[in-house]
Amino acid sequence: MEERSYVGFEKPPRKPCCRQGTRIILLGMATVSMGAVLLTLLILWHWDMEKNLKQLEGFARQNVSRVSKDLERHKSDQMAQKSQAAKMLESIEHIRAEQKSMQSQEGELSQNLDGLGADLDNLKATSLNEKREASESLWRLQEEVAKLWMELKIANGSACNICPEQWIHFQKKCYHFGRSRPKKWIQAKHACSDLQGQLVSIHSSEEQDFLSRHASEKGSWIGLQDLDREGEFVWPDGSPVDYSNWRPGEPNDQGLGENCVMLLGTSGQWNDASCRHPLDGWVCERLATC
Ligand code: MMA
Ligand code: CA
Ligand code: CA
Repeated sequence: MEERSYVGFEKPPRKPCCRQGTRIILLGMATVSMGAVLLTLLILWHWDMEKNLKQLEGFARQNVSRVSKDLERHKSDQMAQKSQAAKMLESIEHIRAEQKSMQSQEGELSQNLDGLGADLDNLKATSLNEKREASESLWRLQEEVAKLWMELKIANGSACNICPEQWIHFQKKCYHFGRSRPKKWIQAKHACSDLQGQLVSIHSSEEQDFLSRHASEKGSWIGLQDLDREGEFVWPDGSPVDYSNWRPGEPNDQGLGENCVMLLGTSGQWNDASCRHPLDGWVCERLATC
C-alpha cells in the first residue's frame, strides 16, 4: 500500500493494535474479569451485609429477651403492688372498724366518767357531812369531859371560875359579848370559834337574865338555828332546847326565810332572823376553868 505523507501538525492515524478476533477476545476477557471483580465485590458486600444482619439479629434478640424480662419483672411488680394495695385496703377497713368501736367505747367511757363524777360528788358531800358530824361529836365529848372534870374539881373544893380576858364568868361558863363590825350569823360563829368558844346556848331564865343585862342594845346573834330543817331549832353543842324566850309571834320564818336566832336588843327576847342580816352584837360561850 502506498504511504501518504503528512505535512505540518497533522497527526498520523493510529495503527490498529491487533486483529479483530484478538480484540474481541481481549474485550471478552476484560468483560469477564470486570464481571468477576463485580461478582467478588457483590459477594463481599452480601457477606458483609449478612454478617451485619446476624449481628443486628443478635442485638435484637438480646433486646427482646431483656425487654421481655423487664416486662415479666414489671408484671410481677404490678402483681405485688396490687396485692399490697388489697392488703392496705383491708387494713384501712380494719382501722375504720376499730375507730368505730373506739368511738362507741369512748361514749360509754364518758358516760361512765360522768357517773363516776356524780358518785365522787356524792361521796365528797357524804364524807364532808360525816366529818362535820364527827367533829361536832368530838367537840361535845370534849365538853362533857371538861364538865365532868369541873364537877370533880368543884366537889374537891375548887372554885372553877377562871375566864380569859374580855370574857365574863357566870355560873359554870364564861361569856364574850362581841361588838365590832356588824356580822352575819356565820361570821359571828367563826368569830367565836377563833376565840376557842362557840355561839351561846341558853338553858335557864337565870342565864337569859344575865345575857339580857350584858348583850348589845341593837341585838345579838346566839347559837340557835333551824338551817337543816325548817322549824327544827338546834343549839351548837347539840344540847336539848329545854328553855326558850321567844318574843310573842316568833319564830315566824318571815320573808325569804329566817333560820338564825337573835336576842332582841331591848328585851333580850328571841327572834328568828335572816342569817345574812348583819348584826352589831353576838355572844360566845366557853367553859370556865378551875
Ligand atoms: C321583822 C323581822 C322579823 C320579825 C318581824 C316581827 C318585818 O320583819 O325582824 O324577823 O319576825 O319583824 O314583826
Ligand atoms: Ca326558819
Ligand atoms: Ca322572825
